[in-house]
Amino acid sequence: MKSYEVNFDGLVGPTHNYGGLSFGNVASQSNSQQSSNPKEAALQGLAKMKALMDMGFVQGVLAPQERPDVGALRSLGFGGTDAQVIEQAAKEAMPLLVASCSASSMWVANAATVSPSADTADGRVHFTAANLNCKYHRSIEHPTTSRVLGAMFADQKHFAHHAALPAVAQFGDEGAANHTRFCRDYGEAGVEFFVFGRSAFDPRYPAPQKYPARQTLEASQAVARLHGLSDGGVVYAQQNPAVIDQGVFHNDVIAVGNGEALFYHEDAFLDTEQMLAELSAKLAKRGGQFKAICVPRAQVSVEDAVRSYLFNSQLLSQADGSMLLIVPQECQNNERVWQYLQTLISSGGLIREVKVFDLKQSMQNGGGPACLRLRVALNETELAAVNPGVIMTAPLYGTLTQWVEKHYRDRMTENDLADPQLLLECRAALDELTQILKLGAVYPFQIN
Ligand code: SUG
Repeated sequence: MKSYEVNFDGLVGPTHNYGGLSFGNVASQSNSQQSSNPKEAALQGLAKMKALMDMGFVQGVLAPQERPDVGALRSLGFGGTDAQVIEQAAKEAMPLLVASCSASSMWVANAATVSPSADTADGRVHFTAANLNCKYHRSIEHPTTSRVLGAMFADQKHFAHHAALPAVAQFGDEGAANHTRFCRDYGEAGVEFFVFGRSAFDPRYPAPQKYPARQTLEASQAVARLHGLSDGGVVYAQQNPAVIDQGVFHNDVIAVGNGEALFYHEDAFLDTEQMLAELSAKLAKRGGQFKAICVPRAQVSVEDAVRSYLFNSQLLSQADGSMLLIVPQECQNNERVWQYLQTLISSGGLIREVKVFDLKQSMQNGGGPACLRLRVALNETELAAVNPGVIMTAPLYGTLTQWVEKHYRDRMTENDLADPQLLLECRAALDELTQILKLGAVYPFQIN
């Protein structure tokens, strides 16, 4: 049976703004309070989805969330009508209003961890929503994420959904941003690679000094257990704490894997040799041949990797067995990174092509091409069981583009977030979106 890696991209929500909310994420901190352009952001994301669809990849779309999150503000003690909740929060606690307005659910690599059916004990595709509990503005995403994933992958014969892990730092879980899967073919059993930043319970693992390590070993192990993965199909590795302190807040900022290949920076991991040997041995047992593509620090520094988001690229398999790298424009703007990429594709190795996308609106908050997508490997039967409303087609692209043009503002600042009218605009837009994507009622304003 044929199998696919389907990329579900997060549609940027109408409140996209630069809140400076993510300590440890250099772009988010340095663009804090700049004015944003939600319309442009959503159109840039849609253009990437359309381009991948046009290249022949199966592409899906994941809906944004209801923002401002009035329910979250109410749980923090703001009261009255919805408009009064927003006005009171704007007057007394602007940072909380900004957090409740973040469109951060667009970075769906953090929505969940997904294990394909070939890897799991019960032969279903498993999803665990990420608790994202390192940052308040992200910790409020998972209830709606779970409802949206449930509406997209509803058939329980094929899909199993797990609630987010306990919402404490010891189980900090950032989803697929720290998870990669190696396999010979998407439909065959593979090796799932969980990368963590620290251990919550074992002091022998070093931790970063300056910035938080968002993912714990214990969270990764819990996800592997929930999904019914076997020991032979799992490898855990620790991120180098020194790179977290340089702004590598997720592993997908310094490494990306696909098929049998891992493309990574020399400084990305601790105990790299041992980790590569384990990956190689476990993949060999599944009939695969592991290929490590290491980018030396002498050619690309960690600083250049963080600035350009070279590794936050999408590594995609082409029909001829070679691979294609989807990179953000910031890679082209960085001379050393661009030079490295030219050498890489002309060297006759596995990666033969690079395609550049303008995702500046998302990039300014630390979200590149890979952050914007959640990968779900599906066989033909499973793909047929996915809600067809969320699979990208030329007509859907046209409808979504018109929907963005109709509902989105082209400028967003803190003042705009304090405007209660924005909530009504967002709800009207999202109500229409659930009909376009055939999701049913998934948002708090549609349920309560
Ligand atoms: O969690 N930025 C996100 C970026 C997530 C990127 N995802 C992956 N690497 N997979 C974060 O730090 C910034 C929001 C703001 O500052 O307005 C933000 O949440």
